Amino acid sequence: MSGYEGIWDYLTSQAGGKNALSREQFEKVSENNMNGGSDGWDAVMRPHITAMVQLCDRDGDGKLQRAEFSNWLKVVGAGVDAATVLDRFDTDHDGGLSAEELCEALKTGDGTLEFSRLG
Ligand SMILES: [Ca+2]
Ligand SMILES: [Ca+2]
Repeated sequence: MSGYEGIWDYLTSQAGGKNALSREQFEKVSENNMNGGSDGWDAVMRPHITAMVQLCDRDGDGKLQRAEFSNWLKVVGAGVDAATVLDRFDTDHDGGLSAEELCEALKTGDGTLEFSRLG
């Protein structure tokens, strides 16, 4: 779960560098980073998506094949057909979604996460 430690370090550094966050600080820096620019995306959402890919990647090849991606969709609560979305997001057409492909597919131009792109 090194991805999550990275998120924590980044968020605490944004909040003043102490290794503690009040609830208020956490909400503020999380909101800034989830909805903010690309820096926040790379520090917060990319490791988050990468960690979720690692969790769902049963065969450990670093990519989500259809059954694994179907689990990922359940985790994020998207009720869409895995095969259809996988075809669309699998830009190198190797039958698996890398964290990078997933990030690029879900990231909007302004650096926000767009789960509606799953639909
Ligand atoms: Ca896999
Ligand atoms: Ca691929």
